[in-house]
Amino acid sequence: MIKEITTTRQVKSVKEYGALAALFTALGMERGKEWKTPNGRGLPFEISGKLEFIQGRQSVPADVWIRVTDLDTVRGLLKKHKTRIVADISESGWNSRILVIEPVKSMRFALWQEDHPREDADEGDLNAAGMKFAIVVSRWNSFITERLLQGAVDALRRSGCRKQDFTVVRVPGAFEIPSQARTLAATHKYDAIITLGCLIRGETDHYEHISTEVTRGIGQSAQETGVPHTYGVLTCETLEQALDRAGLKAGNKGHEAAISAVEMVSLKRKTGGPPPRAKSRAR
Ligand code: DLZ
Repeated sequence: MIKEITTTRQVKSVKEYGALAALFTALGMERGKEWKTPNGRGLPFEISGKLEFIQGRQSVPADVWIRVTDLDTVRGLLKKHKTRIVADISESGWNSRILVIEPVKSMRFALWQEDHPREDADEGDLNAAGMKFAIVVSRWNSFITERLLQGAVDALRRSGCRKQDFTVVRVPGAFEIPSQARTLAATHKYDAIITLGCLIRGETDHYEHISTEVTRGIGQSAQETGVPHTYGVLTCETLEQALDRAGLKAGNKGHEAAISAVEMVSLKRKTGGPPPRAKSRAR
């Protein structure tokens, strides 16, 4: 019966409203549509969450808890925004670290990160701040590929990648993706290349040849340049199948390819990939 829960916080001034909007945007939360009436306005931020009831002596420093991927980076961002930190990073006692902020008076948020044990395996994290990406997207079946692009851009932005830190390059069809990916990778201006395209068997002569060639070419470019490439090229039987994999919310392969790119760059940095060969970086 319940459809959605919205929790609201009323602020006292335009200044506070602006400060909260700027902070949560910087934290990578998705801004919804602002509403305005003669009596006020509201700016929703959308994030999937839980409503949790707590009983007992467990300390609850704020009534909104925001789980983040990298608390240390978030702390740096808070400092930049001159956000008031009321309790600096501390151990929670339940395998997490917490930081409590009061961005406007009497409004507290607890930011926390679950600390995974790292001793068994190295893995990349999903913080794209400071990373540079090129997205190669084909125009063929653009109805689908533009959705993949939307998903990829959304994933990069939500992971903390700035607008000026990714470049979008369009090519005619999937067949042209590998050569363009290779050209971009060889500049060593980008930490990773995200490839997006759509091949539909029913509508493509030589489908097998093209899809094999595209897959092989992208893999070869990654191996020969040492730059991570991720694969967001749909190879589908039908248009319906392609639409399913290019969903605007769930199940968008472009989104997945971008997230994988962030993770691979992070992993490469942790495990010590070869240094970039060119000195210049992307804009
Ligand atoms: C020619 C062609 C066909 C038939 N189908 C597709 C497709 O489903 N998806 C796609 O990305 N590209 C297709 N192409 C175009 C080729 O990839 C290539 O762009 C042209 O053959 C020009 O080299």
